[in-house]
Amino acid sequence: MNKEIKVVDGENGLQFIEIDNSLAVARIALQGAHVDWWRPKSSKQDVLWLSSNARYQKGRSIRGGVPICWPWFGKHPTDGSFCVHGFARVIPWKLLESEQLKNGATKIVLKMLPTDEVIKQLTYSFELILTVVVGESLYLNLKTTNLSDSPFVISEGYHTYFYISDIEKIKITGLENSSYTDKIDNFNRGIEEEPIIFKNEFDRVYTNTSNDCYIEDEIFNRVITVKKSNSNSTVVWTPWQKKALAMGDMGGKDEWRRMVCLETANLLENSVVIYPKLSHSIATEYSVQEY
Ligand code: TA6
Repeated sequence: MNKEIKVVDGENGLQFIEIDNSLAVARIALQGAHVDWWRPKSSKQDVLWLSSNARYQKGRSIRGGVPICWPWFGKHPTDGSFCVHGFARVIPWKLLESEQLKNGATKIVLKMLPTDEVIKQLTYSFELILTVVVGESLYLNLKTTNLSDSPFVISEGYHTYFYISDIEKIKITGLENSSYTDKIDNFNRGIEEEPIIFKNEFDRVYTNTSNDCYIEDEIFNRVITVKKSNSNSTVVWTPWQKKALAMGDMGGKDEWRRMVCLETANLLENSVVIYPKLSHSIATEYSVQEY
């Protein structure tokens, strides 16, 4: 393994891949293939938000960074006893390979290891591979391969928590004129007309949009760019104070104010059918422009 990478033991038996190259630092929990930290060395601030009381426990999702939602986004379509956002983010993954790229970035490839419990929840066999490239930008590619003889449908997403100065000091652009389903307004649908600003809890699923999005932060003097490919949905979420405090792992009193979730996804009418022996990849790339 090259010198830019270390595999270390963390709390509660979780293992992490620590990356420190010429361009950035990052950390990936093997449970969930969960990037919980990434920071370009050129950035004045962290880019991903991580709760100060995130739970690092087997079988629990880490609150912050890039949780992988797969093979369903949100509640399971038919069985409410299955975990929200699928099991990929709470089960073990395996480091398949690492490579130091010529441009200084580090490429990590991980494979999900289905547990007996997971196999019970799925009626098909599959392979799930995550490729992460840690550099001046953070690139993620989640590839699903259908190893069975019949098609199956998935919904999926990178449930990414971005670090911001304050939820009322940012705006999100790129989703103007996109249709949305509003989860806090009885799933009513609408069309986004303006850049998104936040004055209260916000939970909208934008569908049929492949647009790149931007988090404009006037206090941190930066724009975070979220590029995506093979993704036709984008989810935008802030829990606001009441829900944040009720969740128990959203950190201190006002820590929720310094995060926003901007999620590259495929769900609702953008769910993906994967045909036998074929693959589907959803990718996203994060970069920061400071001014
Ligand atoms: O993506 C937004 C959302 O679906 C919200 O409705 C909220 O449930 C959030 O995800 C957090 O979900 P989690 O299971 O990680 O607590």
